[in-house]
Amino acid sequence: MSLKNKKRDTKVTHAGHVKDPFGSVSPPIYQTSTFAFESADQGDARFSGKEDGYIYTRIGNPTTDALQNAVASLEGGIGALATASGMAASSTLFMALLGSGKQIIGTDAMYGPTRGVVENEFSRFGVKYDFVDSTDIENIRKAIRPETGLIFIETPANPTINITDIQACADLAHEHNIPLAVDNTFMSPMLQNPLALGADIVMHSMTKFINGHTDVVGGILVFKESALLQKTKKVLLSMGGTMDPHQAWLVLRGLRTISLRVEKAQQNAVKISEYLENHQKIEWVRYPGLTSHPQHNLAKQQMSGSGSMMSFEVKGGLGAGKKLMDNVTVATLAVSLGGYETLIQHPASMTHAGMSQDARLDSGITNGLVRLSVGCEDVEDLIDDLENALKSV
Ligand code: LCS
Repeated sequence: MSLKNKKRDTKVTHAGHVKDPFGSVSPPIYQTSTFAFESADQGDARFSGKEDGYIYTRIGNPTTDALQNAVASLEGGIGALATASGMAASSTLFMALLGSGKQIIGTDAMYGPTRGVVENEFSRFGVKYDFVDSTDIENIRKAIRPETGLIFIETPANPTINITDIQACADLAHEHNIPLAVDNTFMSPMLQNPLALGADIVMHSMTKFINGHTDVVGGILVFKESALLQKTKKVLLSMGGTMDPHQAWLVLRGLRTISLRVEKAQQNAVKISEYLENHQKIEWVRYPGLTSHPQHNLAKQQMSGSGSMMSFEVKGGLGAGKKLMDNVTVATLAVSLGGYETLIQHPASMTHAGMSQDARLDSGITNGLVRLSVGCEDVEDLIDDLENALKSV
């Protein structure tokens, strides 16, 4: 079946199907590190690229290809590269597009380690960086230099839920011939498609909504055109951060229910954001679906839903936030996000602890900020849980 003109949920259900001699409906797991050649000539032809076919799993594997094809189809890309983790995806992209003297411009409040790998590791090889408040496009414009090799935005950003205008960034980047990459992890391919808004590359931590079951770590890069894909693929295959076929199979299995999971979690999140916003012990709530979100209108333009990620601050700051986190029983106190279950965590001491306090505060990550990844439980139980935990504050 061709999925070309099919709707999103049909693609979610069937994309990446593998034709199998036994008619297996579920894609087989090709759990092999290497592939036999029928002759020395065939081995020669595979290596020289005269013949298509598999060689060695770091270079390519049918199960990993199935997942890559599925996610590329959902993001509207021409192809994708699955990686061992989300960090392997971003690092591989940085390695492919940056180099000594090149500069990257990024969203200031992005996932801590994505910023950290640039500041602490790529800088050792002469890479320059500017992390700016990308909610104001002028900050990106001011940071552009002849050496800019990549603009990398995260929207909504982890954990501030700040939203950056993807189309405006793409227009600006292309005026200067710079590729634009978007970390779309918080939205998933269900709620935002950056390539359609002009981005060149979409990145996901597939550990989150794409897998959705809190049991696999993985990442992916999806490309709009072949030259950037080939350039990045060359780096990925030699650096070796590729995804294992068993990991790919699990993620593909998780992906099949993404539509249902994202929808249910979002319905819960809308209600929880309203509940928290009206609670007398809550200072503020940041959720794209609330009209109080500073980029609520932009969210409506570029996202097809508000998702299930939010941050908020309990009155009384850090101490009060910790009390809340220590007293929830339905929500789990853990980092990560985008799974079927509700997770709560404290970015300043956990996911963003690697950033300096100054950089954190500059980018809006207050010491009292609590992040909530709303899951698929019954919303009444989630609200009761928060209500009980807030009583202890
Ligand atoms: N991008 C975003 C937006 C993320 O939230 C994460 C992980 C990554 C990239 C990196 O992906 P990974 O290598 O972990 O697959 N975010 C995490 C978080 O907020 N808590 O724990 C991990």
